[in-house]
Amino acid sequence: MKFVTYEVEGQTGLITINRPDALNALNSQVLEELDHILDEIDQSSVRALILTGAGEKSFVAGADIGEMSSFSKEEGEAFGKRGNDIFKRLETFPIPIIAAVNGFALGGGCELSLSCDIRICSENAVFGQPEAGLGITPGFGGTQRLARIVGPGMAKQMIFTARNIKAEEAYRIGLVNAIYPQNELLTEAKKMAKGIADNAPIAVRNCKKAINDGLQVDMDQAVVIEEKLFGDCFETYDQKEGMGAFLEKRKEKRFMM
Ligand code: CO8
Repeated sequence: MKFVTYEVEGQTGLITINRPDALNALNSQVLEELDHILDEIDQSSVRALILTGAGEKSFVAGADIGEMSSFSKEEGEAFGKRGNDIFKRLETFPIPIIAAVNGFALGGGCELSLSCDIRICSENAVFGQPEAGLGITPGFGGTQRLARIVGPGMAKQMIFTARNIKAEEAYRIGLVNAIYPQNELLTEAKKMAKGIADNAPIAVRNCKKAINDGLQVDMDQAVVIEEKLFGDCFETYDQKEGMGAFLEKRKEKRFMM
């Protein structure tokens, strides 16, 4: 792997986009490596993932403009589809993913963070969808996910004006859950990951699936999805251990896959 690294610490996996000379811009190779990394993750031991960018300046400054500049219509569509497929994989990956946005999250970089479950950022983070200024639309899910996360009015404003926003504004509009000093971001992301990892892993995965799948359908169907995933938990060791610990007034819980 040249541009994406993966490390495991306890039950947390850390994926880093590592192309700092180009502010971690997503070219085809970075996308392929990101896809490949997801195959490498041991889903039986890792319970939370963090996704970040290398360096102190940029999470991901977008898709690679140099590579895209000479695309034909067909190549543009194919690149968009490849990115969308991988981002969908992240979005539906069974393990929760926290985007630790450590600087620029522009275009495809903002879209990458949107495909994660939770976004936290550093004080120097900058979010934006500059595509309209480059003569294109967002192509890695930005028109869809941004509208679902911050609402259509704010998403349209950001996308139509191509104006970048700073961390405070991203927090105010609900794009990020928290802002930390740059040197504390990863520590805080790891703390959050541990908080997730300490809970019953199958229950956490079912929660992710219930929220994601429920958002695709109407409320009547959504509650049925929840009922099914809720019911499934009663076949797990974790449900017996979690409720048993409460009833026996034990603090210690040993959740397993
Ligand atoms: N692509 C390629 N290279 C990039 C990118 C990028 N998106 N962003 C930065 N770089 C490179 C620069 O070219 C520069 O390289 P070099 O040193 O070789 O000249 C290096 O990173 C450092 O960048 P700067 O010197 O520009 O650093 P500054 O601190 O002056 O500026 C900015 C930082 C403001 C982030 C600036 O680099 C910038 O505006 N970058 C482009 C941001 C952008 O427009 N991103 C959106 C791209 S479009 C997109 O993501 C579409 C996604 C959907 C694709 C669907 C396909 C069909």
